[in-house]
Amino acid sequence: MNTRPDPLAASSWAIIDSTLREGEQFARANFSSQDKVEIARALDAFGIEFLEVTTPVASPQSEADARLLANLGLRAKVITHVRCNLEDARRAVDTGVYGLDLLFGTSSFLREFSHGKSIEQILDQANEVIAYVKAQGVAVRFSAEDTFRSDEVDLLRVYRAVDQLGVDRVGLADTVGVATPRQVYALVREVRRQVSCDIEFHGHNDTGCAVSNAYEAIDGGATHVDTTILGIGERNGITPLGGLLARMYSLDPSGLEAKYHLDMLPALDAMVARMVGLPIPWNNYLTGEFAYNHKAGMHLKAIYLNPGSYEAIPPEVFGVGRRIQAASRLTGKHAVAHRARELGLHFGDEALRQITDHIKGLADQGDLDEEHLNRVLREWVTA
Ligand code: HCA
Ligand code: CU
Repeated sequence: MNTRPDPLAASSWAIIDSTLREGEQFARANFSSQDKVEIARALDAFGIEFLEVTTPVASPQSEADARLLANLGLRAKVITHVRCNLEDARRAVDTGVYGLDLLFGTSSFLREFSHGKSIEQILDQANEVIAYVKAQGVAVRFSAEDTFRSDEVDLLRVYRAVDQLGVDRVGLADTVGVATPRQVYALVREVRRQVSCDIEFHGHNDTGCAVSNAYEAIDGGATHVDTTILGIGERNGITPLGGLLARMYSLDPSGLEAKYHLDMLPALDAMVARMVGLPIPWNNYLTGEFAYNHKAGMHLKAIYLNPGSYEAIPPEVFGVGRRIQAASRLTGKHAVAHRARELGLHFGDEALRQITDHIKGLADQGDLDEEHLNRVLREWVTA
């Protein structure tokens, strides 16, 4: 009998939302303290398990905000993200956060051009900081920045060592968004074999793989995934909360519904869009304006009979509606008949055929909106 829990089950993994840390690194993000509290409360109400906030050493306001967020009395556990040194760790612990996400660069790029330290020196420093944080009774994670461009032998040595030091989690970070899904799966699997603590994945979206990489990490045994609302972050961002939810919902719908208030997603996306002063992208997962737009006649015919025929995820679960675009040259008789019925009008088969041809002709001449279609139907009756 296979007793290993299904890694893809919603109960096998948790979300660390980093809108208040990685998200602050987005070009247009400059959250006020009030914004941060609003974001934290909304994510908490949604059911997100962990919130990551900017390090207190970033600025005086960041320090005050970390303290404020850590003491809001949320159900979500508040973690701050800090460089792996004693001074930063002290300041972080002092804010009253639940945990520290420590970060150290292990790739040759970062060792050569950033901190210039050897693996031995990295481990000595990690040892000192981890021991301190644990002695304060604060949770601790250790992440290797730029994991996927680090030497695997070095990396596994570091993960094994910090696991033995008693960290709660190790983190794998695809800092430049270059890892492929298979590579993520393979490395997480390997780390899973070598450590006993939890495993976190943080993936950037530079090559469009942030959602698939997060999925592969979970399948490989990761227990925690980093997201931000709308995916905001450095450059073009990280795994978006909505994208991860869509991906995972299709695999374990009831598990996801048990954990999160999924129908609050549109409000979360709209809140962050407002705060950064940008629209929600038209093709955004689940909440984009056209994420549930149905247009081709063949699709519309099936959608009326069973929406599942062209929708992998029922929109109502995520609090969004579908859009039926019957006014176009691609429309069909069924779509026109359906629209007519919605307007309380009934036509015979021949009339429907004529109306549909007329609609297609109008669309061929230029833009045709839904209101125009409705007018044509109403006027057909009186004509
Ligand atoms: C950054 C750091 C980080 C950290 C991720 C982590 C990254 O480059 O700003 O702590 O796991 O992408 O490496 O966001
Ligand atoms: Cu990042």
